[in-house]
Amino acid sequence: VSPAQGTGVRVDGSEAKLDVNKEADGSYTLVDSTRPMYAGTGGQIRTYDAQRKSYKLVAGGPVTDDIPLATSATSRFDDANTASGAVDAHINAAKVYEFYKDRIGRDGIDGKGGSIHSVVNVASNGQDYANAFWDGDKMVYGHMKGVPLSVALDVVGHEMTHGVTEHSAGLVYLNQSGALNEAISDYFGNAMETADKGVAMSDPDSGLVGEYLCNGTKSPRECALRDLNDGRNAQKDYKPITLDIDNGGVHANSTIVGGALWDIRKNLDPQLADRIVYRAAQDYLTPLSGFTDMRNAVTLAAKSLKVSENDLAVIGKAFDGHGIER
Ligand code: ASN
Ligand code: ZN
Repeated sequence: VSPAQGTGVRVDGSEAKLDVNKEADGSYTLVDSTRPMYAGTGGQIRTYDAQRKSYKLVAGGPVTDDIPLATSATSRFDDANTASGAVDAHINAAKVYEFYKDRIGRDGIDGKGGSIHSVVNVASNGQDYANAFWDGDKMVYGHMKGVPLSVALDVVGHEMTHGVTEHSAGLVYLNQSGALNEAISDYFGNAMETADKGVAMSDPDSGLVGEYLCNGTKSPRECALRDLNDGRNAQKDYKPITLDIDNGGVHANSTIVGGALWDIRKNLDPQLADRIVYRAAQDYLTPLSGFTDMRNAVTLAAKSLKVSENDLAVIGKAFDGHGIER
């Protein structure tokens, strides 16, 4: 490999340094071999452009030859690479990697320095595919109202955290365990975004998920998909519901737990909260854990980190306040 320094133009028009690779033919690709994982494992951050192929062609399994790496004739990635969301996906994947490495001590999605793959610019039968997901192997992103979903660090952090969860607690994506899986992804995605943007936890907008995907047509609050500050809680009484869609309602019920976790982050030292939630998910959850298990897991994780009685009381109050009993 020939690591090189490039420049990327993001969807918002700003320019940023990009870690890229210079290929033998003189072109450049969105392959980042500069992270610490590369030294140890050869793992890379690689960003592919599906060029609006249907996502069904790429879901599951490794990235194949018919989906090319995002490529540029020069080390400047703009125009098509901006519009596809490739530049933002590449930058945000590196930010998520750094957050997990520096703040949590985890080396990538698999925890072993394995490569991190993103596929941007997928479509669904020629129409915008207005979602993003972790397909068991990689992140996949479409466009929402013309905006690539990879522009949002909370979305990228959410999807990558699905990969982390798959490689650890293995929470089954159904009913309460699925809602927990969602809550953990929302928590870390939003934690990364508030840290990156310097948003105070006391800001009422700190809990908004996906608030930058509306092309400026709506306020962040109106645009958001969910709000961990209980503003868009489908379940006002914090009672989980069972839906026939959405794997039993994993995105409807997730804010019950996500709201409790966000309260903990607001009322403890945020970095301590991140370590507690991470340790809970790593060490104290199993594939079919539910909401009560999460309360117990967070409590046990906090105790193992020797937090104060006062901090334990904050944790108890956060779960009490969301109807999650021990
Ligand atoms: N964006 C959604 C998520 O990651 C896609 C899905 O329903 N799995 O939760
Ligand atoms: Zn999710």
